[in-house]
Amino acid sequence: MKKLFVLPLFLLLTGCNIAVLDSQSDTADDQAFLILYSLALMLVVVLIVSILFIRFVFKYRYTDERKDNIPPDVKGNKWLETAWVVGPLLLLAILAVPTIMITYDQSAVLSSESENEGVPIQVTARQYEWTFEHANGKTEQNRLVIPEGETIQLHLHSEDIIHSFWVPKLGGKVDVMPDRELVYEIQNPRIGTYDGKCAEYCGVGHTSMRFVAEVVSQEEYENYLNER
Ligand SMILES: [Cu+2]
Repeated sequence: MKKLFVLPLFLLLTGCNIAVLDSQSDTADDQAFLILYSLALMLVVVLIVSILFIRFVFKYRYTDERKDNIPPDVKGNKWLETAWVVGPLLLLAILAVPTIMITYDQSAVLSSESENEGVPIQVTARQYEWTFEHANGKTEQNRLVIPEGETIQLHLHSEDIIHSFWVPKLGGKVDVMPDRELVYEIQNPRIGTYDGKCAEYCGVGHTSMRFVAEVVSQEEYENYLNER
């Protein structure tokens, strides 16, 4: 009986961050959609397999009256073999198309290849802190203030080793590298205060490499830029 309680505990301890499902930007919406979409597809497979399994366990179980009655060995059923080749292929295609589209759409690009549009912010990571520099030179540590409803262009660069930028409710994870500058876009963030963190183990201080992401109105963002 005790095992029944241990199982949900394990599920809670798997590190699955449910914050990603409470998405607060178009970018995070797409990511949450992909998670739920693939989960739904997997559930369909689990359901079909479970039903067949339970049915076969009962249908072909060993009983006294049918111990000599061994079912015929069927080989090469055209329809069945076609079904279990085409079925999984179809499932993979249904899974792959939106996954590839969204992944490519969201992937970070080298800054030399990026088109400059939206609100640019220079993000510098180092053990164990974040520095955010805005277009007018305004700089703040471990606090990222961005305007709502815009395309936020994060120019990510590291001063030492590889880190990873992640705000579960807004977007990420994106590697932050020392030898190149990557541009990652957060589309249409919504007003609120969200937790951000480094998502790549980078040393003893890794867990404290956190920051706050504040999405504010356009007006408040202007005020923020101008206050010194
Ligand atoms: Cu880090």
